[in-house]
Amino acid sequence: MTSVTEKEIKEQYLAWEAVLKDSQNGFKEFGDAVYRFDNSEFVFIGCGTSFYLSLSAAAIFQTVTGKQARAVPASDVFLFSDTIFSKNGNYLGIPISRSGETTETIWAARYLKEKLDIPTLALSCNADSKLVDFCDHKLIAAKAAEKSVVMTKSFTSMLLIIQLLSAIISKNKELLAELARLPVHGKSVIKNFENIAKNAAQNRDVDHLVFLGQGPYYGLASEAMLKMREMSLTFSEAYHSMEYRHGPISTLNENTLVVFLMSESSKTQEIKLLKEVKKLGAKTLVICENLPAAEKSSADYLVELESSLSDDARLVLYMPVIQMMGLYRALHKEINPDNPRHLTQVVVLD
Ligand code: F1P
Repeated sequence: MTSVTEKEIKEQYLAWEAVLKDSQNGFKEFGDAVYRFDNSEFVFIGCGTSFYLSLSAAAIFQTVTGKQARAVPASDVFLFSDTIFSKNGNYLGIPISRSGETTETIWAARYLKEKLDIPTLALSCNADSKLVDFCDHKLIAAKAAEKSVVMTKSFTSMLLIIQLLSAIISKNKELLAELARLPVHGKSVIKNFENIAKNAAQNRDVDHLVFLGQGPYYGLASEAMLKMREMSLTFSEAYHSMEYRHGPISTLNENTLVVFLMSESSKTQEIKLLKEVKKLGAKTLVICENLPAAEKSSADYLVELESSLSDDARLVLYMPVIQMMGLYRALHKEINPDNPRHLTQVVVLD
């Protein structure tokens, strides 16, 4: 029987279609608030997948709009607020949570409002949640809501919302046109690369995964690391690609699969690293727009998206491949992807 998780991964392009439809009103409430707080720093906040989503969201928001943005884990907002907020700064807090019920994210929103007088905009899949109820403004991605414990389509759909919002605010028509093409590309990525994801995931020699990406792709690499841990209980790590040489590379061996979430901006540097890790004996998977013919032999597994989309637009296309890897590795290890060990849909604290 198909798991709920598998269905949600494979149908996520439909949620992207729904998000694109919703964006036609310019995400009115969210967009208006962003204009109102134009001179503020935009602080994206979340836990787990929603924190990693915040990392990519902040990076892409700043790149596209030119407005200052950063991402922080919700816990740092109330435990180490001085490391984030300064007395004279203007801020807008953007807590992200699929459930809207994660305690730390609610505590962060409350701290912003009650202790720091910072306005908040919630991004969630759940309109009837404590977080949405508490925040000053909201943006709901209802069609991205999930039944499964691990977050898959909610991650990509909420990231797409931030990409669209960034394009709308900056009146970037080219980017908007590119984003409109994502559901079609997403559908074919899921169909065309399922076997590669399955083969890479089921490689019996692999017991250690390393995910590498730069800029907004680092948030994706972090989420990929989490997916492999949550779904398939496999030891996984994530780094900025060029950071990998600075120590972490020491644990690489022939049982390591190094996965490159390669962007066009960092491709030249990442290809050098690809060759190095291959030479050291690791297995490699490259997900990229396309790889020069001379470099293809360095990739044991190769996913060429060939979307003709820019780095800023292409982001979410990488994730179905990773999510399918998590799924097939779980099934291969006879782990039920709908029932991950020690995890619940929401982390609620006293
Ligand atoms: C965040 C989260 C998930 C994680 C787990 C517990 O949830 O940390 O990323 O997979 O299921 O919750 P949310 O705040 O986005 O609802």
